[in-house]
Amino acid sequence: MSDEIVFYYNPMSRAQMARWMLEEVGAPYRIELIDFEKREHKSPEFLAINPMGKLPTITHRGTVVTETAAVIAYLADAFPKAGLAPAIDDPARGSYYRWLFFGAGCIEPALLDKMFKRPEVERKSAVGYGSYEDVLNTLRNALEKGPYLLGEKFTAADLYVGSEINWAMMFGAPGLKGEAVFDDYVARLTARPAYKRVAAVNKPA
Ligand SMILES: N[C@@H](CCC(=O)N[C@@H](CS)C(=O)NCC(=O)O)C(=O)O
Repeated sequence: MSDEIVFYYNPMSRAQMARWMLEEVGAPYRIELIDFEKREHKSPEFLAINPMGKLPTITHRGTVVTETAAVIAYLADAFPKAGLAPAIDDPARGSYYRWLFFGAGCIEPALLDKMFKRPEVERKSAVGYGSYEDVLNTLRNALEKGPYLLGEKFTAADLYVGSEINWAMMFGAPGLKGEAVFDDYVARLTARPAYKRVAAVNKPA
């Protein structure tokens, strides 16, 4: 069983979020660059690891972890010295889960539906995220108290949710950039040394 983290990676993907997390926890990792143009993510070798053929994917101690939120949460627990997750018996763990799952289950689909201009469905109550506005209001409400989702302490949930907000701002999603609560939050997160290390590596020459 290998203790080495193998990180299947392409910089133009959600794997950037996982890379930031790997840097935050200070875990040694080996990058396996996946070339999307060469369709390496759909090769039989890679599909044997992640049948979805998607990034990020990591392997660690004989386990495959996929899904950005799961990779981030897994790393927080596997490297507890980094202090990026509340302890299992800390009630704050509930909020921590709440925001991680909200990120994957509500923020992500709300952003993608909005940005791909998907037509709204008739039965809104059946849509898990409600509406784009509901999602933004919920985030605004949580971040107004700040400075982080759980209060004073930055956690892996901020890394994930903040990455989504940052990404959405870069691609011009409405209602985010230009609003102090979101701008300040993203500025706080992107000032972290681990974020800067990843951004510097990927800066075009
Ligand atoms: N649900 C997955 C989505 C991962 C995903 O869609 N990754 C994209 C890159 S951002 C990918 O690998 N796309 C390649 C493809 O599907 O062809 C997660 O949250 O990690």
